[in-house]
Amino acid sequence: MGNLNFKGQHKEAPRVVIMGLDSAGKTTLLYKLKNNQQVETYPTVGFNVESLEASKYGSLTLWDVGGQDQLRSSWKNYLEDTDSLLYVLDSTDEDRLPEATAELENVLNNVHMAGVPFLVLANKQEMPGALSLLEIKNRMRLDRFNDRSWELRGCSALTGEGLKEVQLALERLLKISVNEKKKNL
Ligand code: G3D
Repeated sequence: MGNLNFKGQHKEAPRVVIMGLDSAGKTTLLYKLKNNQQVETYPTVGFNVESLEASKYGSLTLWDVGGQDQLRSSWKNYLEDTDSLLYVLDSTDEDRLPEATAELENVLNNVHMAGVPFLVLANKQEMPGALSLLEIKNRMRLDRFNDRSWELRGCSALTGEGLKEVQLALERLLKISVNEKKKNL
C-alpha cells in the first residue's frame, strides 16, 4: 500500500471497492474519478478489470457482481480491509434492480464487510426514464442498512454530472471508516 496521508489521519491508502452488475457503468466511473476522462470501455466478464493505485482515494478495485458463483467466490477474497464500497447501479435498468439489490445484500453480508460504509451510485441519471433516487431507495429498501453509514447519490459517469457530490460523499464515508478503524485499534 502507498502512504497517502488521507486528510492527515491515515498513513495507508484507503481501499475502495467498486461493485455492481455488468454494464452499470463501473469502468466509465473509475476512469472519470481517476482522470476525469472518458475512455473506451470493454465489457468485463464478471471479473476484476482494474486496480488503480495512487488515486486520490487510494486503491480503487473494480468488480462485477452477479453471474457465476465461481467468479463470485474469487472477489470475496478481496473484500478484506475494504474501507468503503461504491455500488454502481444502472438507474434505467428497472428489470435488473431486484438482482442488483440481492447482490448488494450479498456483498454487505460478507464477513469482511461488517460495518463498512457504502455509497450507492444511481448512475445514468441523465437518461430519460431513469428511476429517481427516492424510487431506488424504496425499491432497494436501503433503510434496512441503517446500522452502518451509507449514502445514495445520482450521477452520470458519462457526462460527469453529479460526480463532484459523489467524490464528497466518498470522502465523507472514508473518513468515517478510517475513524472507526482507529477507534478499534
Ligand atoms: P461496467 O464496467 O459496469 O460493466 P461500463 O460498465 O463502464 O463498461 O459501461 C457500460 C455501458 O454503459 C457503456 O456503453 C458506457 O458508455 C455506458 N455508460 C456508463 N455510464 C453511463 C452513464 O452515466 N450514462 C449513459 N447513458 N451511459 C453510461 P457501451 O455502449 O459502450 O456499452
